[in-house]
Amino acid sequence: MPAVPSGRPYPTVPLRPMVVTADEAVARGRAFHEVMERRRTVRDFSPEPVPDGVVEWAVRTAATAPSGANVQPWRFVAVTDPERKRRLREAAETEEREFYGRRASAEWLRALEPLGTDWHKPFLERAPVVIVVFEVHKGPDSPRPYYTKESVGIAVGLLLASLHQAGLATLTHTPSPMRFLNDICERPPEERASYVIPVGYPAPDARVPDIRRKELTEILVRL
Ligand code: IYR
Repeated sequence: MPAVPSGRPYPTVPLRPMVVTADEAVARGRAFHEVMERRRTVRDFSPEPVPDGVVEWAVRTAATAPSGANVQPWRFVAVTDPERKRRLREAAETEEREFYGRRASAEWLRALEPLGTDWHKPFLERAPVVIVVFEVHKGPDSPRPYYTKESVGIAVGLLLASLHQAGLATLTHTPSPMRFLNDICERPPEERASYVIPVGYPAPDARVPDIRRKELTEILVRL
């Protein structure tokens, strides 16, 4: 077995590599991009329920993300109970009213104008599922995590991709501060909410902001 600095052995298993030819690799990259480029942040949801199992598969996929020291410092709370969603909306709107009315700088509010957001968060009740994502910090039953934000951020990216390719719409919502979510989601203090993600089918008449993504030449530097 390979040696590590402490001298303790660590077990290994054979890799199960994805075997893809060079031609196929480009075709797959393009095909995946065609799926992913249609993902939009959606604020108008249909109340139609999400098929059983979709959220579970998405969470399993999220949990394949790499994480610092493989601590897997994430917890996903799927809220479907209408009364709990109502409480979540009420508490989030209280924070958002403060944000839009007082806390946000003029510069920040100007940056949000093209998105048309305000303190109203009806989607927190209307979407059939709201996934609250928590970072799990050191606690009685949890080890110290490393690169926590990075790890959970990657996991959320995979979660959004899984839900999108299953035909569901999502909204990456970030109420601030988020402490109220521990109470509503019945989570201990070592868990800290970092995303609130309404999930569901888009409303039939859903519209989204007319915004563009940067061109490859603006974001890719080749050296
Ligand atoms: N959390 C607020 C404000 C907000 C902030 C950013 I940065 C956005 O991209 C969108 C909204 C809200 O959810 O309305």
